[in-house]
Amino acid sequence: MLSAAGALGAGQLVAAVLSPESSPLVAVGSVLVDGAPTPVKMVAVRALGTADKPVLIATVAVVLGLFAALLGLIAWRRRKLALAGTALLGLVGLVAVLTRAGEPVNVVAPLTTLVVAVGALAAFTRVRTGQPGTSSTARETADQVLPTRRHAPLAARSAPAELRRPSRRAVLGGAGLAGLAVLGGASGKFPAPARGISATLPSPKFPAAPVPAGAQVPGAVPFITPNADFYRVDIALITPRVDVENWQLVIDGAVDKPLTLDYADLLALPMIERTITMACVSNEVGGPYVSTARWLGVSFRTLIDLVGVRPGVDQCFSHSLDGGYTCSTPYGPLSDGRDAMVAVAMNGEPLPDKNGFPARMVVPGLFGFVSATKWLSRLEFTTYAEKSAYWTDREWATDAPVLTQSRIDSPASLDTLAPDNKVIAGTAWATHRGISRVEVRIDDGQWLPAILGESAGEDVWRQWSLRYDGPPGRHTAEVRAVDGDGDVQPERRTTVFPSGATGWHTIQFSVD
Ligand SMILES: Nc1nc2c(c(=O)[nH]1)N[C@H]1C(S)=C(S)[C@@H](COP(=O)(O)O)O[C@H]1N2
Ligand SMILES: [Mo]
Repeated sequence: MLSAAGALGAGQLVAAVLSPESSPLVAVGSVLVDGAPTPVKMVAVRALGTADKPVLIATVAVVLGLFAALLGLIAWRRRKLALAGTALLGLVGLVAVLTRAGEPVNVVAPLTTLVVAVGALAAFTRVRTGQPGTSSTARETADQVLPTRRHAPLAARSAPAELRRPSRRAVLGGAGLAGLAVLGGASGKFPAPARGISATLPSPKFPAAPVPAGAQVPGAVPFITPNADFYRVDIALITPRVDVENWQLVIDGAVDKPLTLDYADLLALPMIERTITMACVSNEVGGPYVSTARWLGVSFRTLIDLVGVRPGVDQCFSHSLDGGYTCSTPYGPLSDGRDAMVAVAMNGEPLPDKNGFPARMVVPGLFGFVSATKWLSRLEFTTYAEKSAYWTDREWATDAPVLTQSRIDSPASLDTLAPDNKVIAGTAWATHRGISRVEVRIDDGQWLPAILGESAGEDVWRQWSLRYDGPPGRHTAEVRAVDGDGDVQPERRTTVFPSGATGWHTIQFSVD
């Protein structure tokens, strides 16, 4: 187990220096993420939220630890078998890395792990025969010693005394491996190398309308989500850190003039700035996977005109630097005049790594998995007949407009209404259709109209509040929204799969 821990640590260290996605541990985790059936993934995300990734990595490590223990036991009797088994585990890591990240440099980390694991186990199981003080040339391996012991009576089968008394070398080697394991574990916290982000963001040619002061309703979440709090959902086990010096965006497919833009080229195009709410299809009723930012980027209209998209195209198939992630976005919403864009900044800062630096898609009105590709590398205009995307292959909806959804932000479930401020408040969204009404029902009574915060546009969520002066005791509150087309949020509860959860958010609260 020490050999395995040290070997993994060595691999992590090398990966931290060369390329994070070449970590064998992370690669095995990523292969499991991609291979896991959709229901398993949904249970994991629901039960663990964003802790799903650390839990997955820890699980892979624990399973590996069990394999290592088993191989360690086997090594007492069948040393070569144990060494072969160790090499095989190392190969699994190597293959996992290569299926995810095929560049030659990425073999170094898993190869390091393999060599350290086999080497360390071989060294630990080398048996000293002779007397104490025998020179190292007189050493034999366990293979040469142990066969004679195979048929020995059980009591005599335990390790010879020399084996049980660790040599100074073994102690030093063990300490070295433990050190590697600790360093490798800590390497995720190493300061990341600088990436030479081009200093200043361009100013927008078409700035966003300011958010009206009355849009923020006290008691609801911050109207503009700070970047650090913006929700995060993706399949990446390690956040890609893209070097903009080498980054390119390819725009091709069924177009007249395919185009390759580097970061400076992209920033030189006319920029629009818009406040847009983004929502995830995996958000449960009342859940947190929805946020709002002021985005800066290049309109899809501009890009479509630059390359000359041909008739017959019905989707934009986007590719990401995040391994095998791809996404199908219907061509309609990209070209119908709404503010779909390739965004480079949110809330006045370059995109944070977790939100897709250096460039990502943002399309008002569509759930993120069909519209919001992060770490964008290629836009391929094509047809649904031609190409199918990551989540499509996993049976999620092909096209997925954001549903009309609403949430009670305060009081929190099971909390007590503040005696000096008896207000229920929350947020509702139906991006690109807008919210025209929000209604609240207390204890199965009448639906009461909530007071709406000022609108910041149909692509942005809307906040609401309702004063409640009811009697002391335990109460139930439910909320439902009506979108800009007059359609009422449906009551029936559905799962998030395959196109988003419906149903009304309900909480219990108390009045003192
Ligand atoms: N490369 C990549 N882009 C991605 C994803 C992903 O897994 N990989 N997830 C999508 C999903 S499901 C959503 S809801 C949004 C979330 O964006 P955020 O993490 O910035 O909130 O990103 C989308 N873009
Ligand atoms: Mo999502």
